[in-house]
Amino acid sequence: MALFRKASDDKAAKPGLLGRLSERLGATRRALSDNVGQLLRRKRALDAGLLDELEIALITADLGVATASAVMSDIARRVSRQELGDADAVYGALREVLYEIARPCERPWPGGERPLVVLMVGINGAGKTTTIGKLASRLKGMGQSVLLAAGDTFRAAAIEQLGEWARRADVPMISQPRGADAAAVAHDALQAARARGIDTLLIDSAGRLHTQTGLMDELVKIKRTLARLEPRAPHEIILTLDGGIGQNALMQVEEFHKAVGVTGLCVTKLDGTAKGGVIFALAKRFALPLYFVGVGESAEDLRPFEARAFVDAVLPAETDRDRV
Ligand SMILES: Nc1nc2c(ncn2[C@@H]2O[C@H](COP(=O)(O)OP(=O)(O)OP(=O)(O)O)[C@@H](O)[C@H]2O)c(=O)[nH]1
Ligand SMILES: [Mg+2]
Repeated sequence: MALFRKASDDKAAKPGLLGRLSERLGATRRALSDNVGQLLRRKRALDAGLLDELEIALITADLGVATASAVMSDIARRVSRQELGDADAVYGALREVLYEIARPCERPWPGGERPLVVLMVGINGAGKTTTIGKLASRLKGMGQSVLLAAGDTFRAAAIEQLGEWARRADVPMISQPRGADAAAVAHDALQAARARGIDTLLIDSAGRLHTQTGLMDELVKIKRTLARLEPRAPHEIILTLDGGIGQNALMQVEEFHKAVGVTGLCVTKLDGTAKGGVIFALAKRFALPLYFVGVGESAEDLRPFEARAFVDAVLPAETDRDRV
């Protein structure tokens, strides 16, 4: 069953949605397409100097050195084989190369397990709780039963914040008082999810840095506790990343993956940053599923990641370039 409509379907249903995605990603589009477009519009010869400048423009738009260099060696090879004759051809090729990099990250939300157990992890303020709230609304809207687990027993008001999202989405939440063992909350929640025949259990967790060994150990304990009840649980360990941190996101994926094993990503706050090009760096380096991107604070601002729509929004097709 296709649980999530793609942005392209949304576009058909609600005219202008692609336009709105493009609006939300405006800062990243300006960082990427304005600079690249400007270089290519000058109608200069496609020489090594221009290709170097394009590479710098990609690095500046937060694709990172490794990804920008890989992209531009591909383009340079095609220029030298005379496959790309002019600036427009280079621009089109760039769009295709970026699409091919991002495409493996476009994956459907997992199905098949019941309850599907999802543990949300990430550093402080990345957007974990908000993303869980938005996802709960989305799944509920698709007819699923959802249970939230207030696994952040550490930060003041974290339980109330998740509770507010639970109320908005009209889904139940399992919690214990602040300071309780997060693994115990996860344990109770999984038992409740099974007893109530819940489709998806979303477990929040406290924000932490990889250097906070005690807190990282807590995640390992949550994982172990869940696996004792259900060997394959948690089925998904999703790392929420703040898109505004740019290249630091790469290190966060590495560190969280080392500690608990990350099965997928959500990248938030792409509406408020020019650093959205980091998605290409993440895709190139890890090719992990990027289930959702956050482009605002309300429930409908969580969008399934669609590589084509993303590339169109940040590096519009030639014909769209003046319009957006
Ligand atoms: N503009 C925008 N703001 C977002 C997005 N996602 C989250 N936020 C905001 O980011 C802030 C932090 O979000 P939280 O969900 O509390 O982050 P968290 O990872 O749970 O934080 P801790 O629990 O402190 O670790 C909140 O003010 C959210 O409204 C997004 O996609 N766009
Ligand atoms: Mg939180």
